[in-house]
Amino acid sequence: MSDESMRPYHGAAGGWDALVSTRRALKEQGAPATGARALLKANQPDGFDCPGCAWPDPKHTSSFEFCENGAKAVAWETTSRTIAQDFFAAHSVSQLRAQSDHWLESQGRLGIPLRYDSRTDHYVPIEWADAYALIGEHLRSLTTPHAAAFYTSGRTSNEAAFLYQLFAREYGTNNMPDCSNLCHEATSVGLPKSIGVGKGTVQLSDFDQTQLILSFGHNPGTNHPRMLATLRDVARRGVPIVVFNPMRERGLERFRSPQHPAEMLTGTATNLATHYFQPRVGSDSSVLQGIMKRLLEMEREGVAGSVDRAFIGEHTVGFEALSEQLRTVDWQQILNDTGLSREDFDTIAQLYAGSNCTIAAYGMGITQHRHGTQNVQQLANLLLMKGNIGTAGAGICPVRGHSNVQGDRTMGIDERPAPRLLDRIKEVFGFEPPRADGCSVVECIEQILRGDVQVLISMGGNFAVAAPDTVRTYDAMSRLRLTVGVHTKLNRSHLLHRGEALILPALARADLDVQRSGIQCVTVEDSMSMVHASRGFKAPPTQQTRSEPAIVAGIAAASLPHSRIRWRDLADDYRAIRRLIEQVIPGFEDFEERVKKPGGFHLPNAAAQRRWLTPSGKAQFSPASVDSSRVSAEFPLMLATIRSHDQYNTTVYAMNDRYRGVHGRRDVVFMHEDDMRARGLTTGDAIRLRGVHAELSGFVVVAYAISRGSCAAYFPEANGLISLDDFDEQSHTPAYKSIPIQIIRARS
Ligand SMILES: Nc1nc2c(c(=O)[nH]1)N[C@H]1C(S)=C(S)[C@@H](COP(=O)(O)OP(=O)(O)OC[C@H]3O[C@@H](n4cnc5c(=O)[nH]c(N)nc54)[C@H](O)[C@@H]3O)O[C@H]1N2
Ligand SMILES: Nc1nc2c(c(=O)[nH]1)N[C@H]1C(S)=C(S)[C@@H](COP(=O)(O)OP(=O)(O)OC[C@H]3O[C@@H](n4cnc5c(=O)[nH]c(N)nc54)[C@H](O)[C@@H]3O)O[C@H]1N2
Ligand SMILES: [Mo]
Repeated sequence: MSDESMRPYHGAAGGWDALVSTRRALKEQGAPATGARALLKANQPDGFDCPGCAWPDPKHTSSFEFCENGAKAVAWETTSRTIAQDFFAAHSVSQLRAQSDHWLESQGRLGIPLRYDSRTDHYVPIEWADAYALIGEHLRSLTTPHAAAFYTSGRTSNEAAFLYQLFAREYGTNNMPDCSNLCHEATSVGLPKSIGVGKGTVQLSDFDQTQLILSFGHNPGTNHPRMLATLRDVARRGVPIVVFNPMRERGLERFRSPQHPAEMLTGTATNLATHYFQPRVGSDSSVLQGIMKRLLEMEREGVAGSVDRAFIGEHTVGFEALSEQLRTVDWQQILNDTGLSREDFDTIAQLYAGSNCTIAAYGMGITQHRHGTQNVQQLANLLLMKGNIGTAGAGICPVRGHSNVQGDRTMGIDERPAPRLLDRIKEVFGFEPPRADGCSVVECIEQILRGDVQVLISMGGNFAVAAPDTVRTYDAMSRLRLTVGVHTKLNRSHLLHRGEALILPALARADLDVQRSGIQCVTVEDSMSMVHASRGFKAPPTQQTRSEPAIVAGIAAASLPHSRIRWRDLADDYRAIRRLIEQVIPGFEDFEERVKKPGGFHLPNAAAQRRWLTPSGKAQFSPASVDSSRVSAEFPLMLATIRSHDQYNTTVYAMNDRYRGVHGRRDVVFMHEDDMRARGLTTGDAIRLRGVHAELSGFVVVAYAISRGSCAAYFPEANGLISLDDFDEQSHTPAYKSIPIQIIRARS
């Protein structure tokens, strides 16, 4: 391996390198002028919502809320590159399939509706009306509505999402798999059982008051860079930030804020994590149980602040059963599972006991496991033990992924909808919505393979590449009768079909959206339940590009000729959609007025007010089931799949991962030096990864500060290792971050 491709990064996160990288991203997309203008509008009160992440905007946005990866996301979508008319004439689908994901998306914005012509193996232009009619014909010809599925990725606005779920339900199915199934579903399933609400309970202001932050399994320096500004302020107040992450992540260690000229000019940075623990991949449940077990011991030893008995008595049920279990859990087991020491647990428990209000923030390192839901519930247990829900400066903070993934769920994109949503739809629209659960992403793939689902419509996203089990998923895509992609960019999910296929070009967040009634805005909900408006400003890539609400309305009108809903009128004026949302979804009273206010409005969260919407009416401690390490003699290492600094999910902006010191390649597997030495490996050696159900070749090993027994590779390159059957039973989230493997030296 060339020295150039692996260079440890010594700088802080942010700083000048972030500015340089931003400039490069804008330049590469041929968009310095519009791109820079777009940046000035992103996350400003009168601008558009940054498509980069779901971290909330501070109330008083600085004139330039700079964020390197937000900037890349904006540059990527405001690119001046558009796929030209002749592109699809020049490239057959088979030829396109041979290109990399990076190449496909780099071709620019989609600009005309396309239909696959199987005789020539090319996509050819189609009129919008004909595309809608074709979808309508297919949907009407299915023997059951459950033979269609409607996927959503989390950039879809509230307005589009509301129409989309309404259409699917009037059509007759709850088959609404969405990216949430692959992401924070463990939160949506676990938290309602624990605290009665499937969302986070904190707001930004809680960070101003908190006395301790516990950060589990997320990498904000790359995936939520604006969170670093929040963490910086917390750190500067002297508040401990305790990190649990198998990998050393620069963004959790040190940050130089581009928002603060003094830091940039003097080169000073803020240290973020005060304590950095590196448990083994997949051992969070044991970490959390160890902390709780230690707290119970400390209570018996008379240490003040270890357990809040008054809160537990008044607000919770199930604590005695949990305590009993924790007492029987063997310390040695916890230490073996996690790789942490007794002293580590002492330190953590003392910090926690000493804090009057604690926030626990977490990401995919907690959710994407076979026991993801349990992990979330153990985290809730830990917080409840000291009354850290529903009080200022404290709470649970799931850091969401896509910028409107939370809003889409609020709007009813849910394959397992609550009966009260369906009742409301019936009252307002007068049709009987389907009551049976629909399919999640993994169930959808299984159903396609069985022939039960035959039509897949995707509102954004890259279904095939985001899903696990590449071989079976691609096979599934080839069995569909009709594949429809409503997208901004070309991606692999458009190229795997053997049946009919359509690509419909959609407006992006930054694009100006003009409908019959004039310029439209849409609304989104961030990770902290703030709903606000977003209005694009950039000219759409072509006249032919349509908004997501307009496309849903077009499909619905063509598919449901007897519908009483005036679909096209709704798409002409989104205020009409918001009036319907107001009637159906709780918390949206006075929607139009309230969303006009800069910063928008906060959706009520019962748990944050200590109202527990659980069957018992109390917050619920969950049992601690120990899912001991899944590694075995044959598969001794636990692999997590992670994002690089230069990617947005399946969109690869560039081949670098600056903070982890990787340049120009994505074929790396990060591993602890001792684990490498034990196998006679050195950095740069070619290896194969053998999992329980598949083997992948073409990787090189790289020594990294990761816990022993763990390794990490990039998503989606390693997705083939994850079996479709390997998911959390409660939430159906694939075990993307606990893949037992062995590493085999490749013969060179
Ligand atoms: N620039 C950019 N921004 C993004 C995205 C993007 O791809 N690029 N994606 C968006 C989306 S959809 C999402 S969901 C979020 C994802 O944001 P994150 O949750 O930060 O996502 P990941 O990079 O998958 O993994 C995060 C961390 O989990 C750690 N980890 C792995 N296994 C374990 C484990 O077993 N336990 C613990 N405690 N930690 C573990 C890894 O070391 C890594 O630091 O970001 C959103 N924002
Ligand atoms: N191994 C592994 N796999 C994972 C993960 C992991 O950590 N490890 N993470 C999972 C997670 S958390 C998630 S959320 C999923 C992500 O899964 P998805 O949300 O399905 O994937 P994305 O890569 O975000 O989708 C990219 C595509 O969205 C389209 N797009 C972008 N913006 C817009 C828009 O504004 N409108 C429309 N209509 N289309 C748009 C573009 O065409 C682009 O090609 O992946 C999951 N897969
Ligand atoms: Mo996600």
